Amino acid sequence: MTRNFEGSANVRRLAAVHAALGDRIGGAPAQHEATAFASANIALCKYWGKRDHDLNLPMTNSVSLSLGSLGTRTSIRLSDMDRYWLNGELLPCDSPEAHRLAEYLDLFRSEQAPAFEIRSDNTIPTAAGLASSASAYAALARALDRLFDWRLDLRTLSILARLGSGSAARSVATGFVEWHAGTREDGADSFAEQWPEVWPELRIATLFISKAPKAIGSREAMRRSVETSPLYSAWPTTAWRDLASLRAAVGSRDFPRMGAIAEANALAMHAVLIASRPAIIYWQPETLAVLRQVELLRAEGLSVYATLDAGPNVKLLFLADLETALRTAFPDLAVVAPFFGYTNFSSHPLNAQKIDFA
Ligand code: 2P0
Repeated sequence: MTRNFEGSANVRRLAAVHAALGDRIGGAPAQHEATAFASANIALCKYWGKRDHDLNLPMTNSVSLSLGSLGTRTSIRLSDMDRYWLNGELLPCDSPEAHRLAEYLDLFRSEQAPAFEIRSDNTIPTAAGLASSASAYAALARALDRLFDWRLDLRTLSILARLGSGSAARSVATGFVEWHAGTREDGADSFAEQWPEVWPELRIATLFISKAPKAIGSREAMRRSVETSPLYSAWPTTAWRDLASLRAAVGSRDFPRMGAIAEANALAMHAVLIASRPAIIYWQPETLAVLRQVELLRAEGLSVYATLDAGPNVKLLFLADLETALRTAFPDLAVVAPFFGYTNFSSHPLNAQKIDFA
């Protein structure tokens, strides 16, 4: 872990915000209230391990698919004291979520904007392994951008979202999104970028195995597995190799290759987790049953692949022509078409929000 700036995490995070916003920092808000949306995302090549905990800088690049209308809508309002609502419920001010939000907002407070009310609503169940801090902090970064009328480009938004949560760096963009690890200590080169590929037939579906909150959060799991798993040393090499293969597979629209890489990458991440001390086993018996079923379906000739995040729920990757067959095999499938309804990014609703994607 790299440290400078007198050793304080907050000072380093503030310096990163100053570098990103330049002379826009500390200005008066342009309006009293602003609202923004960000899609959740599922990594095909996972972010696992940080080179810097203060700034959420990753060990390796990662790549995700955004989930379209599934995500978080956030409103931010000027106030005289902080108050946060999540899905209509007031967050207790001593909760870990409220502490984390307050620390993030500390980076943006000014004389004219000393406190904020935040209302955040997920369009997917929280703690189901899909609604994560990624869409929450990406939506918040966008809402702040509007409140202050900074008119940030995608790169800067991504940097600000990353300071809230690593995977949020990817949720400011849509489609295939690659988050660059970067090499700079201040993180100025660690941001996400869209890949140009549009793949309308692609589908992602979630099988909700458990909606219960996780026993161990992904931030703690990441830290423990990096520090204690004897398998972690193999992860960065695996991730870089998977990334290069994934880039080639998507470029050539080679779905079986893309699916196989995503599945292997997710299983490698879980292997790292399982080998942690103490072990982190997110799988339920049903998780393994679904993985086995996916394997059997492939043996029958169906091109379907699985990926999992830090939780028990399985996400299936397939092309549109398999949807009917898979709904028969898995009646509870919740299907997302990440590219549905738009053939280029400029027509995507997120991109119509006067964000400069140059
Ligand atoms: C990912 N995950 O690439 C990986 C795969 C979960 C499994 O990024 O500490 O909430 O805020 O940077 O982003 C979840 O970790 O962690 C995550 P922080 P984050 O999507």
